[in-house]
Amino acid sequence: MSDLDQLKGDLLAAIDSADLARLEDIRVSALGKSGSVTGLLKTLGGMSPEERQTTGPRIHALREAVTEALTGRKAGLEREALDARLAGETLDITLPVDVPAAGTVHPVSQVMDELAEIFADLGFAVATGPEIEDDWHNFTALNIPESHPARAMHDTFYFPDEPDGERKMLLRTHTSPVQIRTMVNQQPPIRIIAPGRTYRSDSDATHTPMFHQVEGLVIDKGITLGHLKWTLETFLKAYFERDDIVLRLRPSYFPFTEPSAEVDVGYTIQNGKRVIGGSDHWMEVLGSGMVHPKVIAACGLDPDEWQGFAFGCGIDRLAMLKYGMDDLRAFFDGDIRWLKHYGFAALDVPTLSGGVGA
Ligand code: 2U9
Repeated sequence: MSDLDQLKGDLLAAIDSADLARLEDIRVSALGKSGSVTGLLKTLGGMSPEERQTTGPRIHALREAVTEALTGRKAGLEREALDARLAGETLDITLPVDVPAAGTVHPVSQVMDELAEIFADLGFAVATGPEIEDDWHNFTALNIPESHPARAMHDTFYFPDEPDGERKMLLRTHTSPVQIRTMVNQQPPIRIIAPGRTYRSDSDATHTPMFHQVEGLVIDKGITLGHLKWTLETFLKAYFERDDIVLRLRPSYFPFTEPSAEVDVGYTIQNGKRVIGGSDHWMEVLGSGMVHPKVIAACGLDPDEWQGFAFGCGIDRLAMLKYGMDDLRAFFDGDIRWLKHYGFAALDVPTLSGGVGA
């Protein structure tokens, strides 16, 4: 065997068994500036033309074979490394996820879910509507005409006048326009709650320009104040998860209800904290009343045939009372620490059987 064949055999065998690091050493020792193959190429200049003609092609073939073997081995090793990495990173997507969910359900969303669950059990559907309203649905249909002082009381956010000047647009100041839209579009009997965002130009520790309300509406034949009181009592017992809830209805005034009543719930003080239940002290939680005949007529229904009751309350306040927060502004700061502390687990859907706040 010639020296060239010997060198070729040695190099190819070394390449065949080398790892990536060793491969680079072999490349430098064969094809580098002072490499064995490079050295052979340099001898070509000193050869006779005849010798160059026979030995030249063999040296070039050696260089090519070594280069090809190096490239092939390198690609093979890299492929093997990638396959090993991919095999190590395999995920079994059929396994259950054991990482706890990062986010939490905001107390306002939790209370809205609780309300939907409680009222669904009483036969109420959840109704929604636009947050940008016109003044007919937000005020006029609710027996609050243009000159009425209640319009000023609502500290309304108005949009600039429309070019045609026909409809004045505003951010709804309560969810009552949802009930108006339902009465206009749906034949009674109606039993709905309307939870959602509402807007008033007001801001301090107990008021934010955007807040959440839930209102309820029942329209049917022969509806009385007795139905109203029973419904509110049943709702508050389920919401606060106590049987000793005592209600007190105080005469009041709202343009859209007649008679109207503000509803207080009794509470006691335990260890310096207010605890709902009993009747030592009273706190206002709801407004309510029998739907004004003018409101029923404005929606195209005959008030002699159809009666109903309505109520409204702030969801944010309901959440504060049940879950113990004391500053409303923190509800909308988006502070991750507050959300972690007061938020609810995403999969804990409220059910009446499990206790709605569980
Ligand atoms: C229609 C007819 C009647 C909804 C009602 C109240 C009383 C009420 C306030 C409580 C605190 C809103 O969040 S709050 O400021 N609401 O006192 N709301 S009766 O009456 C309606 C609604 C719609 C068609």
